[in-house]
Amino acid sequence: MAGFFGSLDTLPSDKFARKRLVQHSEVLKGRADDEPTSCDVVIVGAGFAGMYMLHLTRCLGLSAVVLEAAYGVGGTWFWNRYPGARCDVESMQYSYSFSEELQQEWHWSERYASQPEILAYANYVAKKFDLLRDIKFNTRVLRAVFQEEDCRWLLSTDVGTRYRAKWCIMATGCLSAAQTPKIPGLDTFKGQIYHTGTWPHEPVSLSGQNVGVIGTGSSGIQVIPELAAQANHLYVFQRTPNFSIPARNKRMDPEYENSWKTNYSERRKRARSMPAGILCELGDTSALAVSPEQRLNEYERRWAAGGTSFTAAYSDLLRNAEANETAAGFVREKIRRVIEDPDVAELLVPIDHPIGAKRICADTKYFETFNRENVTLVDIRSNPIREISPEGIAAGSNFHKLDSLVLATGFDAMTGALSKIDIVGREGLTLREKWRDGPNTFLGLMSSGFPNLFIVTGPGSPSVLTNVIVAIEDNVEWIADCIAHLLELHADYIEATTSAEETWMEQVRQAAEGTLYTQAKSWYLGVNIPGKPAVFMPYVGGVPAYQKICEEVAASGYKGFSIGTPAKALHSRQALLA
Ligand code: N01
Repeated sequence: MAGFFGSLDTLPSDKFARKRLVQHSEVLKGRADDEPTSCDVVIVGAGFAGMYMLHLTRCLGLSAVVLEAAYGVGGTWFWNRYPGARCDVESMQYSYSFSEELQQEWHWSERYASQPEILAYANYVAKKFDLLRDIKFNTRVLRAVFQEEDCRWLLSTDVGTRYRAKWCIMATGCLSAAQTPKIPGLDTFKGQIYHTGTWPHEPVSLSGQNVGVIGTGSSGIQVIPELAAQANHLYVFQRTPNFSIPARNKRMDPEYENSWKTNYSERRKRARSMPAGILCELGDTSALAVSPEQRLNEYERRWAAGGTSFTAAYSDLLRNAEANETAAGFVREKIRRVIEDPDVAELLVPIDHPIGAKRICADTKYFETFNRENVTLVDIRSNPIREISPEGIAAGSNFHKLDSLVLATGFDAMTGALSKIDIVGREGLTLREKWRDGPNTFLGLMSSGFPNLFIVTGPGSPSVLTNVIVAIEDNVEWIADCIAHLLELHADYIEATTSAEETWMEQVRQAAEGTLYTQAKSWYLGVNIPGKPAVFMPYVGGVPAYQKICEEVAASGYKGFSIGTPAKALHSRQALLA
């Protein structure tokens, strides 16, 4: 990414070496209890986005505080500790690229890293870059209010502390607000209820128990084989079957690791030239341009290799329904062949959405689990859950007696973590009010009416459709460059204009319309949350196109943003809500 610091190629490999702009720093002040703590930048969230943002903020010579609800770093990977939790992007790629030293010295033990290993990596990074001293743990931000008189954000937390900063950066994550469904009687259940997204930190033993699990998305598909191995009996309550490809996880091959480490910068660069920011074999022909035999061979080859890049086999799998059906049909047949009971197989075969239109899953022996004697698939599509009682779940005319219940019911994605906070912008406008019909941002980075408030991987950015660490690094570097630019100008504020935002959201909408993504009832659209407006939230144009636009905006002097001092009149509240 080019910008204030120059292009990445000309940067020292470790951006720690970046020149410091100490003269701009508003030194962190210790004040009396009733006074908020002042700093230049307040960052909300100590996941991968918040940690890197803190690092770059310090490189600018600015003072910063990170406010984090958890007692440790890692964000999503701090909370999602359920058995079987594992990343579906290869570990050589699912890691920071900003420090050559870091990527050389860290060793991943498996092809796909497990949650404990990713969390260990996050802690290692925090220690290596001395991040912990500026992170306030066990501190949840409740409210963030923009003060127009001096262009500062005032944040209040659940522990009674307050922070005042010129720039507020929301690094709150896309999949961090776990969603508990409103099922009648859920709160009367007398056994333990666990959510995969907020799994306990002390060991959980389910051995000898009758366990129910609701949800068969990526989390459910990972946790179900693990629960089946522990439980006396496992009941899987499935509403919608999902496509899943075998992960074929394995120990890290030292030769493979070495091939990455000797070519890291070149491979990272190539990864960023791919739509998902993941270096993979990208088919460049239509699935319909080859013979059925060639197609079958290609799908077999990719199935044997394992992993979610299965859908990268042909260029039109996510654009053309007929092409998609060739891949979907292949996977359906694979599922049928694994499951011994043909009736159970038919229930597990996804038929209501194109393959890849919902986030495709990667599994380890998921479908095989349904051949176990201690596992029962309960089809709640035809026999919906009527209620949960103290003893178990009533679905259709059956009652399933349970000792424990696991909710793998997903997240209020992309907007959930932000809407939990009272974010109040200019003229008392709240972000919740502004986004009542769906989120509006310019580039996913800022929303008009909320000056100096940046969002990392916000709605309207590619984020969840990519290797999210790539998306995070690109957004964080763009924000750091932008702040450096504002410092040079001695500007007090930056705000997305309503017209730039409208144009961008139309571009986001149009990009999604040309694809099959809109044909699935997915969390990308927000339809998993009752009452949430159905708006396709991520930008599907891919990492290179998005990065080019972001770079052009920065190079143009931040076209689409108004930059200045409070004296310059900003848009009216009416215009913002229009
Ligand atoms: O959540 P989901 P997730 N009654 O929303 C069901 C990432 N991730 O946590 O499809 C009954 O996908 C719901 O049913 P339906 C990844 O991006 C990555 O699994 O709405 N069922 C669905 O089956 C992923 O996409 C990794 O009919 C209810 C399930 O719960 C994202 O996180 C691992 C229900 C929710 O599936 C979210 O995945 C884990 C109700 N009231 C997660 N409400 C890896 O890197 C919901 N459901 C591998």
